[in-house]
Amino acid sequence: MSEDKATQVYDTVVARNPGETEFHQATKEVLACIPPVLAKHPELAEHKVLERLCEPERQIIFRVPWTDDRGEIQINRGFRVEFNSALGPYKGGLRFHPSVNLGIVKFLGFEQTFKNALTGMPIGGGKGGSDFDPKGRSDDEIMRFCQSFMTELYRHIGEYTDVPAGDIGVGTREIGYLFGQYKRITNRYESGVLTGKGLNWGGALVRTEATGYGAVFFTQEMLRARGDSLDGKTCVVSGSGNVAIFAIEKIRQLGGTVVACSDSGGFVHDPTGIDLDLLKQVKLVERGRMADYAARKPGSVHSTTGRIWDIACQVALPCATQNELDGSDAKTLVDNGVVAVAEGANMPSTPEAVEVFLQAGIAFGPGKAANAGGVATSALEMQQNASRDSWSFEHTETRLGKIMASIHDECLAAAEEYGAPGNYVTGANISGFQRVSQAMVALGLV
Ligand code: NDP
Ligand code: 2IT
Repeated sequence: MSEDKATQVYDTVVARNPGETEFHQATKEVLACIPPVLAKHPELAEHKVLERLCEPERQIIFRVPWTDDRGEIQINRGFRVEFNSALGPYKGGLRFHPSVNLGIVKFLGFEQTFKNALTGMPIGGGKGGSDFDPKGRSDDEIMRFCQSFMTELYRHIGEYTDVPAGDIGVGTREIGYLFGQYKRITNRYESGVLTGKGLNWGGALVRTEATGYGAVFFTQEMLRARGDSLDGKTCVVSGSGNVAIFAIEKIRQLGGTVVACSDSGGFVHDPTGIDLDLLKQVKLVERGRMADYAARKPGSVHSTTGRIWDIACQVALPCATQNELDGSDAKTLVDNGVVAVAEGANMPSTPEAVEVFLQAGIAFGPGKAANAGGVATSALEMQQNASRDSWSFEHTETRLGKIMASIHDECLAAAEEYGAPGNYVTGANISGFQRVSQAMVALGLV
């Protein structure tokens, strides 16, 4: 009965949202985990909680006109999907990447709702972005784009309404231009309207590092639960952006060695360990490519063919983008002796890859649990903004560590309770679902 219900809701999602394959993929995984909860709590089905969870509260699509450095007018499309506000104001990042479309933003907003619920903090779920491609654009072009984007977005957001942050293609520079325009239009220094701000204009220590550090803390917790640790482990981290760089930093601090990372132009294998200072210089200071890193690091090799997942490792952290690790990659990783995989990115493993990891019995941390440290630290930034306070790095990092450990323990406990011991996918989906669905019932039919 409960299974029929979940299947029926999934079929409706597919019929009502044609072509939005990533959104279908994200809902399918969550819905597949929910039947045992519905069997225990039939009132959730009566309140049509599943149907409501799969329909965003509000979807905004807008034109973003701007002028490039040659004086030519460019038109992009902007999105903000306000998914669920049962637990708090909508919260989630903005992604600037040419692949962005409504289906991608909806999958991200849907995942965000459960992730944010898992943190136990008062934040609902939302996501936004644009098909704008920041690559090769000057600072001035980025600024003009951000100003135009915010000129529409500002009317939909606010510290008690919807609080965007960064994601792919959006970091402190972009948040700065967005915040500046919001401040100008509203005439309010409303720090809590955006997170990921610079440290001297309302930002919080550790937010930059939080997603990568958090994913590694989660990995360490999974290993600890199996009597193991990161110390001495060989690791592969895909991507070389915000999440990947700080995952690499924390792995090193905990005694692991990262031998490969990547960008969309290929991957670098650096058997003696990625040089973090050089990586930061190339990626964060120069906004360069992994090929530039390889050109400057003797002994490293840049590949534009093959898969980063072919490199043997014991721990793998996909930290680039959705569906970057498929079933065949997962088999290779397992054959090469991987013991833990944690998703720093959102939905980087295909359903086939997840199945391979679960069947192999390795420790697999799904994104909505493993990468929740970023948004959790955004909620800490909001707390600091609300109290006009700023906390030390050590204090904030300790809180992040505790939040990740508690998400880990909650996932394990929910998995155990619902007959899937050690399965963090089931645990994360059930635990997040319980928290958000109970609030939805309590708030009535809205
Ligand atoms: P960045 O823009 O800083 O870095 C993204 C990295 O992934 C770059 O190395 C980029 O390479 C690579 N990448 C992006 N898209 C593709 C693609 N289609 N194919 C191959 N490589 C790609 O983003 P973040 O590090 O912030 O985000 C990475 C992932 O983590 C995303 O899935 C994001 O949703 C998720 N995430 C981010 C959080 C945050 O706080 N920032 C929080 C939680 C999750 P290139 O430069 O060549 O494009
Ligand atoms: O996917 C994510 O959790 C993020 N991009 C961070 C969201 C946030 O509000 O900090």
